[in-house]
Amino acid sequence: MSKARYIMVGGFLGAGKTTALLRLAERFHADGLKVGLITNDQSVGLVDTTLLASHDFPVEEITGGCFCCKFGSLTDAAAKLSEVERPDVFLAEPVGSCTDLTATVAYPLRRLYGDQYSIAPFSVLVDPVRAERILGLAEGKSFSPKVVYIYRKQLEEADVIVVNKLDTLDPGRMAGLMAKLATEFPQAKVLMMSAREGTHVDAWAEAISGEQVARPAIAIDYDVYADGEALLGWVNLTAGVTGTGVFDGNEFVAKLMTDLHAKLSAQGIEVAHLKVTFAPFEDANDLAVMNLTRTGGTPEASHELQEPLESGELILNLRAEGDPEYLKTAAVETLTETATAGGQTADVEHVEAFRPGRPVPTHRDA
Ligand SMILES: Nc1nc2c(ncn2[C@@H]2O[C@H](COP(=O)(O)OP(=O)(O)O)[C@@H](O)[C@H]2O)c(=O)[nH]1
Ligand SMILES: [Mg+2]
Repeated sequence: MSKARYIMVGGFLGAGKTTALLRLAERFHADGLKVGLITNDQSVGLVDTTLLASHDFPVEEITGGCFCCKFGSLTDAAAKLSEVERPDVFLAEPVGSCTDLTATVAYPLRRLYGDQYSIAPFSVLVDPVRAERILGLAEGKSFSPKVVYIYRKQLEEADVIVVNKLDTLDPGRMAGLMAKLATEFPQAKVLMMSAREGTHVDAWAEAISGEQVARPAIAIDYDVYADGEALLGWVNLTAGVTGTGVFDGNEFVAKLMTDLHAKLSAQGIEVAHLKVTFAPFEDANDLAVMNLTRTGGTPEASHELQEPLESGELILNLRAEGDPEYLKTAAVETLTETATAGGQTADVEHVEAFRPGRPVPTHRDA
């Protein structure tokens, strides 16, 4: 039996990993290959899973910790995706605040299951505006130093750095950013792409078509990494929203995003990623998706509901540098206010808020 391909796409929260994986999945599918997707989060109730599944690709969600710390769950997810027929390609999205993934996931996978998988070079995607700020090319609010430490470690371990969202930056700034990345992270091939618009995806696909070349793992201080992760607050919320008649779900999500953004911004909280999906209970094929990837950015709709709805399930995932309890309160309050303003009721079915715990990898092959 030929080996399955394992393609892992990293990058900080909001860089465009899920969007890019969907592009890759579509390409492989068009080539007649079977694809299995693996999403990962510290907890349950994921926008990414809802989004990928809405495109009819099989998705397994690994929750309750990152693959690096729950290595067995990764191979279990692959086994589950293979129950009916083994995918030719596994596309895996690690948690956006994780790093050291080559040493803790890719190398152990090759060592333990190298007969089953061929492992692609590791891509790390970046959002250009976020990267410009972190690398000191542009002014603007960013994260504290320990979170920036994680961000830079992600770039240090990349085989391929992909500056995504090419459509959002003028060519001069894009060239400046790519040159800076190439100088600071000389081990990586630096590419640009727009996952959303599908531009330059070919060059990226080509760059990750071979086998990952092993090199010594990055040097990393797990105390600083753990502190950096603990500065980020996470909220996962699932709620049923019901109107008295039909209402505009796109407007509902837009108001929720805008008002929550305003609240967090007023507190000086830097958002890493706020994402919301809203799916009608009555129509499994309709979906709204909105994202905000930095404080001061603009919430953007990547999918819009085609029809007004009567009731639906709303999933909100927020990752921001702030106290998780405050983030949770802000999210629940804003949801309630949005519903009240529109004459709907919001019934929170599940909500949790936490800081990611210290990463303790199952394996680490230096
Ligand atoms: N303008 C633009 N937005 C993008 C692009 N790729 C992703 N995005 C948007 O960035 C946001 C975060 O994307 P997502 O794939 O969820 O990021 P992840 O957190 O890394 O998985 C979403 O609003 C996407 O639509 C791109 O190439 N251009
Ligand atoms: Mg994602």
